Parts: sequence; C-alpha cells; structure tokens
Amino acid sequence: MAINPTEPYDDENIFAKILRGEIPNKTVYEDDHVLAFHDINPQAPHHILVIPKGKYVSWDDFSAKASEVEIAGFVRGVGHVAREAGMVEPGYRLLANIGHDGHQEVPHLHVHIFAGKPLGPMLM
Ligand code: IU
Repeated sequence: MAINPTEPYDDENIFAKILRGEIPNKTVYEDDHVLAFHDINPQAPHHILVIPKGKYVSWDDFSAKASEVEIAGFVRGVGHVAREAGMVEPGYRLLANIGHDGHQEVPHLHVHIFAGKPLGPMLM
C-alpha cells in the first residue's frame, strides 16, 4: 500500500530494520551517510536501492529538513554506487517514488538505480 509522505517516520519500517541490522540485505555499498543494497524484487538486470541513514520518510522531508552534509552525502553516495558498478558508460536510471500517486511503498526515502540493459522510454 502506498504511503503518505507527510506521516511521521515509522521506526518499524522495513528499511529502518535493515539499517539497524535486524533484517539481512545484500549490501552493495555503505558509508556514514548511505546504505546501498540489491532490491529484493529486481525490475532490471541491476536494481539497487540507495537509502540515507537519517530518518526521512521521503524526498519531501529529506529535501526540506536534511542538513547540507546529509544531502551532499546522499547525492554523492548514489553517484558513487553507479560509478563503482560500472553503470556510467552504458547508462542507468534513477527513480524516487514519493507518496500515494508516486506509489511509494516503503516509508524511508530510497532512490532506485536501474541498469544492465537499454531501459527504453520512461514508463508512466
Ligand atoms: P517503492 O519505491 O517504495 O515502491 O519501492 C520499494 C522497493 O523496496 C521495491 O522495489 C521492493 O522490491 C523493495 N523492497 C526490498 O528491496 N526489500 C524489502 O524487504 C521490501 C521491499 I518489503
């Protein structure tokens, strides 16, 4: 079920549990600001999720409330993951779903990285 991006942060959401190490994940990269791991239900040959370590429901509250250091750390983390995975030359797609109409299902901000084949035009 899609979430409301203005709802308070839920400490029991699945990505919060992953960040606390309570649920296993296939980690691709981790630093002080981000955790990147393979999506459990990949929609492309390479499908990685990158999440900030701070408690942000969505792009909405992250962009409004996160510090400059957190924002820079997240943006740099996403770019680092794509570069390290060799995606830059063939190309890749970033996607963030926000709220009900954006079909966001997990209430912790995440950016999807899709790669590994020509992805075609953006789907609606
Ligand atoms: P969305 O942007 O909130 O719709 O995407 C949530 C993603 O989280 C989706 O691609 C799921 O396959 C993925 N995911 C996951 O990787 N591990 C989990 O335990 C759960 C969801 I629940």
